[in-house]
Amino acid sequence: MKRRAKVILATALAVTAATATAFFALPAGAETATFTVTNSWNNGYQGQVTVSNDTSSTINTWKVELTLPAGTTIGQAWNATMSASGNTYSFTPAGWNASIAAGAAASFGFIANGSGRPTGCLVNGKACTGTTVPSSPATSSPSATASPSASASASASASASASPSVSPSRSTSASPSASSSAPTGGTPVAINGQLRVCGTKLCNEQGGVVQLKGMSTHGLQWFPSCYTDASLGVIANEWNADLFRISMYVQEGGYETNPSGFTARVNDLVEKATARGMYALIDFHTLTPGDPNYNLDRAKTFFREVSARHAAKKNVIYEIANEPNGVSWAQIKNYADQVIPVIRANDPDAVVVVGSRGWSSLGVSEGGNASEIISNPVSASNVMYAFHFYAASHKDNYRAEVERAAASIPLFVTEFGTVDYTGDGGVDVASTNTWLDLLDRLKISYANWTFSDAGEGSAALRPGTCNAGSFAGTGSLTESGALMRNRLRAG
Ligand code: IDC
Repeated sequence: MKRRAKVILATALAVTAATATAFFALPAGAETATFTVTNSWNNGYQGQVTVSNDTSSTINTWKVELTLPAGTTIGQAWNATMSASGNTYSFTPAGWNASIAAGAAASFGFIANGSGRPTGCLVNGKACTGTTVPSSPATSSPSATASPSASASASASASASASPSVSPSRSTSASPSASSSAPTGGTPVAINGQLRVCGTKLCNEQGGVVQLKGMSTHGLQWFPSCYTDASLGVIANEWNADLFRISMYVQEGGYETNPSGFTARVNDLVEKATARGMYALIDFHTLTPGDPNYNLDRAKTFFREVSARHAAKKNVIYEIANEPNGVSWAQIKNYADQVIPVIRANDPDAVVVVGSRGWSSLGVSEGGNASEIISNPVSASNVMYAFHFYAASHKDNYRAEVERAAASIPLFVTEFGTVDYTGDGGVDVASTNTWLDLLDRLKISYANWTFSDAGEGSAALRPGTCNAGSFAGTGSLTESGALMRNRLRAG
């Protein structure tokens, strides 16, 4: 399977973040290469190098040479073609990322076997300046400055502070690392494996904190032509999504009208996501009526079937109630306490996400807050709680509650829009970026509403795109789609 990986486009933000943790830097007016450790484990780490073009003209190609100390080797790389000579590793463009415009940047990643950090670096043949490499590298990513929850478990605190958070990355490498201690393969699932809740965070199989980022479908009943092999390929390999949320409405022409048909459709999309190494979030999209107990029997039937079908997979996450509204937390918990055991009977280690009061606003949209959950969590482990926002409608008071709640309970933004709560209107770029920066800092996973060509501001694609099958590139994107594609590709 051909895999395409992330190319970090130069956003001011990305460049700033990378520079802040740079080990190597060339003077302004030259190419700049920065090296960061994005994750580490017992005897290995994941590195990232960003080549920034700080000159005033386009660079047509680039070559980075890293020298590793004895005992450390690089097993695989993505977004670059790698060759080795002794302990020097050369990285040249993967094909599509050779040219870097003035002010832009390209990134590649690699997995190192052994803990030695690079001792030398060349960019386009020129010696890097500032090659003094700290003996104990400051591996902090911006997110690592987020203080772990006071109430997080010891293991969560340890993993959050011992190894920086990692956003799953993709690889172009066909040959996975041979090391048993390092993640192998290149897709988010190949790298991170079975996820689990660790304290207030989401962790990968190796115990490192992960943040999944991706796109949500619109209602499967309305946009069948939007979710195909072609579009899933673009979402995985071009948008570099880690996560694909499958929104199966229950009412409004959804599951209740054809349970076996919608179950089959969801299963098919899980398989498509799996084939592309993405995490699949199965969303039982209850909305109206707002009491999830209205659909309790349907939920049990549906989740019994899908969890049996996907039990052996490592990449399936279950979202059991999209947006409870007009019901108490006690009623939502009652629902969760009955549905979760049905899933666990088939798939004991899967992460489950539970909706929260007030359209998954942690209660804020109905005058409440997260305390009702914190003091009375569902009766199961390995559970996260959903928070949804629409950037033009939900701002500082919602952000404050998310930050407060995130210190005590694991949150997952299973749905958000760049527009207002109707799903329509203009994109609020500033609020969206403020939100996503907050989620990045707190390492809260998210999925954007929607990868569809609905005629509304939240849709990523222009009307007609899905029937035309023209998913690749940027030509069919709305403003929201362009923003999301850039954010996801930036990692
Ligand atoms: C909206 C769709 C819209 C559709 C409507 C139907 O964008 O095209 O007509 O649902 O109910 C949510 C819901 C999500 C909404 C979305 C925007 O989870 O189903 O989708 N939204 O209103 N919560 C807050 C906003």
